[in-house]
Amino acid sequence: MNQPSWSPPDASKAGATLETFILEGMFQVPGATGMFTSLLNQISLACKLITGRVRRAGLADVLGWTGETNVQGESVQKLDIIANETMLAVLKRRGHCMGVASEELDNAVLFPQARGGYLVVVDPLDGSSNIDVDVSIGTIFGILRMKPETPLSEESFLVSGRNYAAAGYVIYGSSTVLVLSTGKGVHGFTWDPGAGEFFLSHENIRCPTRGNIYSVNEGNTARWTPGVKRWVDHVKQENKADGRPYSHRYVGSLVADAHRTLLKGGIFAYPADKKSPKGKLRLLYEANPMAFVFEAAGGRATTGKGSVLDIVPTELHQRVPLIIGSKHDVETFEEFAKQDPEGA
Ligand code: AFP
Repeated sequence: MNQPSWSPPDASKAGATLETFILEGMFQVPGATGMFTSLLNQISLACKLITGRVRRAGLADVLGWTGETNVQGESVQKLDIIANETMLAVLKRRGHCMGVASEELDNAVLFPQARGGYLVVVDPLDGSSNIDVDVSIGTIFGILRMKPETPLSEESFLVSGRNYAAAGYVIYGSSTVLVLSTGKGVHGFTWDPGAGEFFLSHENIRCPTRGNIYSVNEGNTARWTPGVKRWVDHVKQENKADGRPYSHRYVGSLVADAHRTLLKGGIFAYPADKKSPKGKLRLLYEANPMAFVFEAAGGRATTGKGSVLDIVPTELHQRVPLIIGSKHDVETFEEFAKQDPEGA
């Protein structure tokens, strides 16, 4: 008999949904209560709902500005509000989240009746300025373990990124991909709209040790320190042996620039500058989750002066410089940043 020339696609991953993956993780932890698992599932549910709203935004009359500005002084888009309310409603529902700190809210929302000892930090819709022009946007999240026996308050959120139990992001791009780390490895799950599930698509992501792309808003050049200016000149110089000049890519949605950097290597930098001397990106729900993911993937995350994950925040919406990417490329940035005088 002739051998068939066609073989069916590999079906071994057919059951590898995000939910199954999270459950399998739980079974490996003796005595797990299921609350952390439940929380991760609720975050993924909120992101499923948000991706639906993002995909239909142009039809559902939810593009554009609400007319409001948020605590950061930035214009609030209609989808920012929808994403924020979706996330809060879903997290409150199951009672396993003790509180949420969101980019969209001046103060943290606390749920004292909840059980579980976990808090969530979230930027529900990152890259708002890209919504109306159909460029990739995302959701960034982190799950924090509350210190045992401590009272629940806004202070509970003011712990370093080393206390995060999990972090990740969802990119609403050419496809919707959820990237998650619980500290051991980083995995990506692609949304299948037909099945209504995230399926494992990027197993054990490792950030390449070096890349050839730099990602920075060069419109800020005049505001940079001499060290940052010299670093950008360096990556643009011709040096074949060293793989320079690097290519430049900058989307302006952290999720999109970070996702490309995680998969392809290179560096994303939003350093401190004269306009934003403390940096622009928010520590709790932008910088820390990204730093957590990059470190778990073998990459590096720094402010230029020290590790992002070691910073103990003093306020909810604290800003920091953020430089993430391939280990080699971030170390090169640090060499240049070191040359800046203190306070520059
Ligand atoms: P939004 O969620 O407020 O749009 O935040 C965008 C962002 O915080 C981050 O996603 C980008 O990397 C960064 O700002 C872009 O900033 P510039 O427009 O100053 O380059």
